[in-house]
Amino acid sequence: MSDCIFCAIAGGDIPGRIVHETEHSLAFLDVNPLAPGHTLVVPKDHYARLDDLPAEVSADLFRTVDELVPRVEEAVDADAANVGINDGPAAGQEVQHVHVHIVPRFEDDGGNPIHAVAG
Ligand code: IU
Repeated sequence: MSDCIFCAIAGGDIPGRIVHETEHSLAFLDVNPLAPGHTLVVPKDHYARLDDLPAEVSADLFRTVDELVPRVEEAVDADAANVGINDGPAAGQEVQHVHVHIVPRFEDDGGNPIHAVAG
């Protein structure tokens, strides 16, 4: 999609701090992190909503998330992570390209799990 920022990152048209890549998915650091190591995992192709994902893309995306969560936690020495999706504008989705947030969490960091996902 031509005016989609995550498509531009996936296409290499604008720089992203990419941390991992698979056949269908790309992971990069959030430009406005809610915590150190805040990572977004996106399908390389443009899909606005979870329900739009083909099964193969969805499987790759969530397998990638599953693999990355412990690696992200380890990278920033976190104790846990919020993993979440804002699916649709009314749920706080600001970029209309499916993305999974991995937000590292630390003991007593005082954050709120819902707000940590919604941003
Ligand atoms: P949301 O779930 O759509 O609300 O989250 C969008 C996220 O995308 C948010 O955390 C932004 O900081 C992040 N982001 C980004 O990493 N790079 C960008 O160029 C833009 C938004 I625009």
